Amino acid sequence: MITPEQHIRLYKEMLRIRCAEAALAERYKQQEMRTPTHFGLGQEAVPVGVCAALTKEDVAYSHHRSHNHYLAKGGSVYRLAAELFGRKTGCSGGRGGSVHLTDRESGFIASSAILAECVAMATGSALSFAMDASDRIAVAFFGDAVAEEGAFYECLGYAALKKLPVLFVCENNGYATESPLSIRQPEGASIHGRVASFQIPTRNIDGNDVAEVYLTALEVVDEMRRKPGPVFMECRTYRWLEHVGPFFDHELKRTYRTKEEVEEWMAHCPVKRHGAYLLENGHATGEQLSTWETETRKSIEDDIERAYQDPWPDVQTLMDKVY
Ligand SMILES: Cc1ncc(C[n+]2csc(CCOP(=O)(O)OP(=O)(O)O)c2C)c(N)n1
Repeated sequence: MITPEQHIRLYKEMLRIRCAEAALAERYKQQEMRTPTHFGLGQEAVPVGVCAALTKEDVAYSHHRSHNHYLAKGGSVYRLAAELFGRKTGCSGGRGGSVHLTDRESGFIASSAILAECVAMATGSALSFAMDASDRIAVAFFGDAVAEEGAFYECLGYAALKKLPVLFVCENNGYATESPLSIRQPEGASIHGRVASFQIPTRNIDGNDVAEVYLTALEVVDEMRRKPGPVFMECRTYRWLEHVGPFFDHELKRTYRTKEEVEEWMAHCPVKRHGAYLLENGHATGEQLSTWETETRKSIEDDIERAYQDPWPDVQTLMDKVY
């Protein structure tokens, strides 16, 4: 059961992430953010639903498409924007760029562009939590291509054997860069089906429905705290923009997927969908929805501008934190 207040919180958090990603993608086109950037527009419901079920003490890791996860776990738009501009005030001191985000205070430990690395790091954190007999949980957010990495299966086996409190969250958006699942996996194969063979409980859900994601995450997180062991969630969703960069594929005349396919998924936008739910159920008025959007956009524009005005890191610190 989700209360009206919780529904509103889920909506506002998706809206914050959506507006941040949209504004950053626009700004990216000016070519002042010199970091390869994988935007997560369209995939907001998964991180928001999952992170709403976690505590600050739980930790999260992510892959190259990491902005949504960093923000949903509690990261700030200002420090994300500063990181993309390479500024000293960025969440990684301006040294990491889009694929190396961190915010230890909110429990977002790291993102990494090496596929499956986040799975291994989360499994390691879960091992330490198990050794400390703590009830903390480690979460790994990643895409469907990770199910084609050997390290993923090593982690599944180890986590299942040692009953580690690690939640594997696969955002299955159907593509690895420009390759659809249909040319990467045999017909009829399913990722959650393969994971289940490791004796790991799995869920296969609509990743564009924030309420379904949240309720599923609440249930599995509760299960994991009572009886430690890994759980795998496969969440079906869709990325709107090109694999890396701020444009739609059709704007660049790419043909690996059609404009119609993208538009069909955009019609199932998780933010709009939850807004409609709030209206239908009398949890919010149309006027409130538009006020929230205006306020959110404004505060994000302010954050981005403030980040842009910040200083670069000092040249003298170039070799600091290099190991
Ligand atoms: C170990 C490794 N192999 C290959 C790559 C190159 N690569 C970067 S992103 C990507 C596809 C990722 O697809 P997916 O995991 O489904 O996430 P999505 O981009 O769809 O969110 C690949 C193959 C990499 N970064 N790491």
